[in-house]
Amino acid sequence: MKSAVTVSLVPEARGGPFVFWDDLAAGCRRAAELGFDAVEVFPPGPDAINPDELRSLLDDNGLSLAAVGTGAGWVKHRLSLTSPDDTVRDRAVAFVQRVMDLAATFDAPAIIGSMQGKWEGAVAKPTALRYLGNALFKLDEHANDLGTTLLYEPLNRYETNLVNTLADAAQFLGGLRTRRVKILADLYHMNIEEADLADAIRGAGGYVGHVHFADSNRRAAGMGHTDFAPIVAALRDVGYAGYLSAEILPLPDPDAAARRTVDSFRKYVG
Ligand code: LER
Ligand code: MN
Repeated sequence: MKSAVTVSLVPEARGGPFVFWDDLAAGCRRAAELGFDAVEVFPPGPDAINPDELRSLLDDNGLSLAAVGTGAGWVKHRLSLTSPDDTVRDRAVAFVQRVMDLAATFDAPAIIGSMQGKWEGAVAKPTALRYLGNALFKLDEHANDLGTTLLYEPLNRYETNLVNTLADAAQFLGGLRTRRVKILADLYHMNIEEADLADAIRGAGGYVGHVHFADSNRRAAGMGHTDFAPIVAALRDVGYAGYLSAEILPLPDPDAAARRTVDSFRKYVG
């Protein structure tokens, strides 16, 4: 398994669970100094990052790109894959596709988290799941064309009412027969929704494609009460060799949160 740390470039997401903020170059430099293998970037949109500049930053610092978030599509542009308005849904799919294009240049997947939206008002749950399924089906095709994967993230009940657990996500994706959509297991959301985090990982098995490495309180691993040893054992059991990426609150400050993450990664993963 490999370590990663988040860098947000989205002012509207301030207060959110990202370690480094605003300055991609400084975030990459600090990530490398602290010993991370990769950065996970949360950009305002697909055009906000110059690919040549990102390539130099990664190469100069010996880093990989772990994943690219699409959440700004919602936070900044109010796009949702389950909007009642079909033009908004189409724009949401196009937004994700363009983030996938950028990420694929770096052999990285894009993440569908808050872009999945929720069911409410005129859109009943089965309709919202149909919209989401249609979107993931199209995005799966796009992933296939690019030779990449897409990460779908179940969120806790306070952020979505569509899919909250790894088991529900695996069942949902199984029904869609997508080939390149994997599950993002965010240990913070799982702490709220799963009866047992290690069992949930074993149940999802090969669907697990990425992990957000957060403690129970969404602080750095080691700053809450999650027991990471059985979680890492379960990830090993299912053959997971991807990233443990710190999508966490930058508390008490970004550097301390990042350092604690590195310490915990070394303690539990080696
Ligand atoms: C995104 O990865 C996520 O976990 C959501 O909670 C967005 O804040
Ligand atoms: Mn997450």
